[in-house]
Parts: sequence; structure tokens; C-alpha cells
Amino acid sequence: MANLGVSFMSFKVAIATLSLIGLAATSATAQAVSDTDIESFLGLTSGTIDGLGNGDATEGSAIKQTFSGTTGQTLTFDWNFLTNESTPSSFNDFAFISLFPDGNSTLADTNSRFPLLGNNVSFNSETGFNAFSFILPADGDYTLGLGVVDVGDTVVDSALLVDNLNLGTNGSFETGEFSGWETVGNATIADSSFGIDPTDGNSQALLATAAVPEPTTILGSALLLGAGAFLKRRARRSQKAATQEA
Ligand SMILES: [Ca+2]
Ligand SMILES: [Ca+2]
Ligand SMILES: [Ca+2]
Repeated sequence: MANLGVSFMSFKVAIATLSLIGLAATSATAQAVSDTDIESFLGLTSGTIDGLGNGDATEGSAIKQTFSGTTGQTLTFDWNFLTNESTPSSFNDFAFISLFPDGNSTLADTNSRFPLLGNNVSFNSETGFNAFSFILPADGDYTLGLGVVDVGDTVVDSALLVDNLNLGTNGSFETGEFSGWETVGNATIADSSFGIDPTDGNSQALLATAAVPEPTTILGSALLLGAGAFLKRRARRSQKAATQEA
């Protein structure tokens, strides 16, 4: 009986442990993290992301991988910045690249050109896919980081799609996961059911500044869309303030 009792307890502990692991894994991959955590993940000096000139970044997500490059090789990939912020907004969310050892740069922010509306139900505006290109200046190991962050607060979300990277491992995400990459925050693989087609194959990386992008109501005109976003921001910011005071 004693043995049975121990076995039963072990079984219950095992189930409880499995449940905890499941919960931890879910929250670890779903939630955006602080800009400080992203800097630590990417090996950047503290303050680098705020220092890119778009204001006080608060939280976001990033992916990275190290690859071996040679002088004159061209690094290319496709990216698409999505946002629910006004365009432009003083809450100047942005996407960025860090390429060690060469430097860091903003890819897009709310001042960018947003010719596309409504291709994805979760975001009001998208830049469309753009090609990034950089000629490697020397032989050696490079660490490529790509990220997206909220600025000023954490209320209204933005995201970055990435696909068709020509160097390193799994640059097109066609394995359906992040093999060859490391991730921090809310990084998932999206296919065309996201509403925006990958530029190569069936899969693309989706980095977001929050756990679950909030579906937005598509309104009939740009004017209404702007008013709707403004009212929604006010409502959500009030709600957040109330929560924090509680
Ligand atoms: Ca900051
Ligand atoms: Ca934001
Ligand atoms: Ca792909």
C-alpha cells in the first residue's frame, strides 16, 4: 500500500509538473518582453533601442541568428511593418535590425509610408514587403537581430513580418518553426491565412509587441478609420489606467 501511495503521489506530481511546464512554455512564447530584455538577448548595450531615435521603447519581440559571411556577400531579406498606431503617431512604434558587428538601424516606424490597409484583420496599416540589402564588409561571423517594439506605452500594437533571408539557416521559415534561430517575446510562424502572403514559400516570421494582436473593426473610410483608432486608443488607455490604479 505504501508503494502504491508513493506511486500515486509521484503520478500526481508528474501531472502537475507537466501542467506547469505547459503553462510556462505558453506564456514564455506569447508575451512581449522589455526593451532591456531584447537588448540583453541581442547583445546590445543597454539603451541602444531607445537610442535609435524613436522615443522610449517599452516592450517588444525579436529573433536572431549567427552566420558566417564573406567580404562582398550581400545580405538580403524581406520585411513588412504592421501597426495599429496612427500613421504617423507620437507613440512611434518601430521595427529594427541589429547586425553585429556593423550596427543597428530602424527599418520602419509610424512615419513610414503605409500604402496598404486591411490585408490582415489584426492590423490597420502595413508598409507592404520591402527588401533589405547590405553588403558585408569583411569575412567573419555576423549576428543578425530583427525586432519590433512599442514606444511610449504598451497599449496599441505593432508587428513585423520577415521572410526570404538569403544567408544563414532557415531564412525562409519553411520548416514551420524557428529552427536555426533564437527568439524572445512574441515570435510565431504565420502562413498566408494570416491575410498577408509570405514572399517565399508558405511560411514567414511574425514578431509582435503583444500577446495576441487585437482584431480591429474595418471601417468604410480613412477618416472613420482614424477616428476609430483614436477613440479605441483613448478607451484602452483609460481602461489600462483604471487597472493600474486598482
Ligand atoms: Ca525604453
Ligand atoms: Ca504601440
Ligand atoms: Ca518563407
